[in-house]
Amino acid sequence: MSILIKNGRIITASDDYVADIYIENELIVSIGKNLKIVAEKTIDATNKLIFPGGIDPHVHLDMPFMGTKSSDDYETGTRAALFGGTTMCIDFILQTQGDTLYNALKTWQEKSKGKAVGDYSYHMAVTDFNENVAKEVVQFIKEEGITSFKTFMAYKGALMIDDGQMVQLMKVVKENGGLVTVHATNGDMIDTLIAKNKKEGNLTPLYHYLSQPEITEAEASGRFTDMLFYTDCPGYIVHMTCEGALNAVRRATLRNQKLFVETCSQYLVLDASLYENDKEGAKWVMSPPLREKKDQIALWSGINQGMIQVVGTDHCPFMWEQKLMGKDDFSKIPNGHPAIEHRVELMYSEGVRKGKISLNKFVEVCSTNAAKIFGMYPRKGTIAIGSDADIVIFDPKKEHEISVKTHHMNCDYSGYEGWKLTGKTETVLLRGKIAIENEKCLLKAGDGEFIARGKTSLTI
Ligand code: DUC
Ligand code: ZN
Ligand code: ZN
Repeated sequence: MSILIKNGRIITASDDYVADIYIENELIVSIGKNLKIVAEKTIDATNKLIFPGGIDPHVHLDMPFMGTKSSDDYETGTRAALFGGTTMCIDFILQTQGDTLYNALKTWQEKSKGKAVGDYSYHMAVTDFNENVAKEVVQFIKEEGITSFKTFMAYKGALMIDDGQMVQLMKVVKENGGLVTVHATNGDMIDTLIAKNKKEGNLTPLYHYLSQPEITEAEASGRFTDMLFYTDCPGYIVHMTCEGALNAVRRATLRNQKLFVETCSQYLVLDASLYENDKEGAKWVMSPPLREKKDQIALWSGINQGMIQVVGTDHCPFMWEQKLMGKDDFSKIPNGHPAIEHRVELMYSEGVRKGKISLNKFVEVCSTNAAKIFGMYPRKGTIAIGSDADIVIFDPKKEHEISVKTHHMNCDYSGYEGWKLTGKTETVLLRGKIAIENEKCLLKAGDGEFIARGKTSLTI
């Protein structure tokens, strides 16, 4: 179908202008003032914002974790993402320790094939590095379009690799043009604090927070950064939460390292006081935990200083019944919260409307930088001739309220219940097809495609 979007205010990471956009065969074909083209469908976008579809590079769909699995699968998760203005997400394949990367890839292909409603890609989480895995890493980059390799410095015995494995992985990834990403917290320090708190009978959700102090993240972020410097490998720290970790990055950038940083919407807008609620605190049990107000200020500043390039979600929802696995012991609460649907609207309402970031910065951190860092630009992440027609038409004045009653994620609570936002995703196009219109999803399972990725193209 051909579509003409008339008179919208087009925002990219660098531009802000009013024009028409003509779309044909999945792509943006023409952009200009008063285009005289007849299309099969015309959308009047007067007084609306138009920006590239959001890209959430940090989600966990249908993921086995802590004795259960995340409650959104590829269908419910990517559909909820579309409702909120996110047209693509990058999920994490988890290698089972002792097994191959290719076996894990097969498992994740089965989870996503014929199910995704929106576009997706995978990071490959390397949890057990050896010579065979090194060969597979090369094949993933050269043959599978999977160029980012996730590592965990925590979750010992399940996901964590040691520093020796990390350095070897970095060397292979560097030689072959990929990127190493990291969950940067000191797992041994955290495990020791968890054990101490349990021994002392400190079992409420607050002790999840108190078992992961800022220093555990600052230390690991600094160590990861030093290992990157030593191997000259490009890296990316996921879900950064705090001032201490950001300062480690600030020091590293004095060496002109290729280091990218992501934070997540929840760390910008929620804080650790939520853990004081013994009954409901489990809703926000995630790792790393929510932090302090001073950390929120540091993160917003980091975004404006260009030290944090991406805002993701670490979307990892669990039903309340699953959260209750830890009702008597915080260490058994499955870590994660539902967020994929709200990121774009939260960043607009809490970020742009409240004067914390500009509209261009909003597009940069919600879409463009992820496309560049993860090797999809300019196919994804911008509004330009030849780019995929992944487009959000957004009503900047519309007021709405977040609630479990209206969200689309497969989760029976909201971490933002009753939050009033201004600015709402109205219409969404995915590769030229109408995905969301009049609060309905018009795409079906299987319409989302796997997006093969190349080398990072963002330089800092
Ligand atoms: N943190 C979470 O809260 N959930 C999934 C994995 C992670 O690192
Ligand atoms: Zn993590
Ligand atoms: Zn995660």
